[in-house]
Amino acid sequence: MTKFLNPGLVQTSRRNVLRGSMLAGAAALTGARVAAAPRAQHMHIANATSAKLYKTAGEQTADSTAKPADLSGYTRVKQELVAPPYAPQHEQIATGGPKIVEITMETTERLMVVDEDTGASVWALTYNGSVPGPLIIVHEGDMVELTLRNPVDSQMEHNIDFHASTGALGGGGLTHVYPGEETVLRWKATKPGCFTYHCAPGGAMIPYHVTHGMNGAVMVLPRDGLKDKDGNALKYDKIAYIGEQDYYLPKDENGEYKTYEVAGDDYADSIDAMRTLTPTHCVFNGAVGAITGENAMKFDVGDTVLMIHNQANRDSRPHLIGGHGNYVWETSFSDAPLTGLETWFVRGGTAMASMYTFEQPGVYAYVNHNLIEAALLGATAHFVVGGEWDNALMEQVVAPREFEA
Ligand SMILES: [Cu+2]
Repeated sequence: MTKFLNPGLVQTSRRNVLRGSMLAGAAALTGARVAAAPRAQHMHIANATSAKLYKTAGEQTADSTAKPADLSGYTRVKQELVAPPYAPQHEQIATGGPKIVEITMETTERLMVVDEDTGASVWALTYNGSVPGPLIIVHEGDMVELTLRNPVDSQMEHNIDFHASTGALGGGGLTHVYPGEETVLRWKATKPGCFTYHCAPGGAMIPYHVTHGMNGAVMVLPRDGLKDKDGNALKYDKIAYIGEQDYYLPKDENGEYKTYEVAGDDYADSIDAMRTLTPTHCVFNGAVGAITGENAMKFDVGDTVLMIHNQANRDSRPHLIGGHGNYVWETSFSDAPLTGLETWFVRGGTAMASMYTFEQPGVYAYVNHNLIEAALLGATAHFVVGGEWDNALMEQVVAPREFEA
């Protein structure tokens, strides 16, 4: 389950050159490197309004006289997170009472090859080293207790905004960690569904971090599992966790992708590229080909697969070529799923789920059906399905042949 899906990933060997959103931005804009400053001196002056918002969100809890949460009745469990496209071990139907699900994530900055053919690369900002960050799975009524750790050799500050949570900017106001710091946030999963999470340090650093890979998904299952519109149980055999990432990678005057020495060095160029609103890449799981060819996911005829699609920044429209969305939850698990869809919709800033049971063997392409984005920008995944062909569903009656004029 720890398959290395991004062969271009390498660890940074440079230490503490740039730290903090304001410092990274300023350094990139002036071309000067800025030494790390003590925590107290960090300010989000890159965007005063945003800074104020985050400060207020933090103070609300820090100075609060609110009652401590009553944690009696909860059982503590650890969830071992795994790299995409896989899912952590979990129950589809919750047994026992509500749980406090302990997870740990590190805000790792890694140089990642996005497309080996063109040499396009990015200093990816990640949770646990992968794009997207790991899938978290809990049940409605559980608590998520996250330890968020920023490694000492990071260049930048990070935090996390869980769309599934309630208050303090989704936890973003309470989780700012600078290199060498850790924080623990606990929040209650009150709404069932798939939700995105992402880094949101403030101001322009929010889209900068999100479009450098710093996003992922939480699935909050109903305690009694997924259901169709009539209340019948819907079970899946496997999960395919797909994070769609739009990158805006800077090019030089010759049209070649630029390379940078450390995370944050591309800040000014990236802002210019992002302003075009035209991604250079839309890829699944961090890089072109991350889940195609040798890295394709493998299933069998009869397998029911839950496809979880995360897109933290931009709309998408998934289509399974040769299959369907038997059940599709575009919004929440509280609402009945849509059924029998050809193509479905991912609102930018959400994660959602679709379910399909394979009926024919072969290679299926799961694509963003903006086919320019699928074929030219990278938004394609492959599922290789084993089993017996069913001629009742499809048959090549006559193989291609010349016809007589
Ligand atoms: Cu970040």
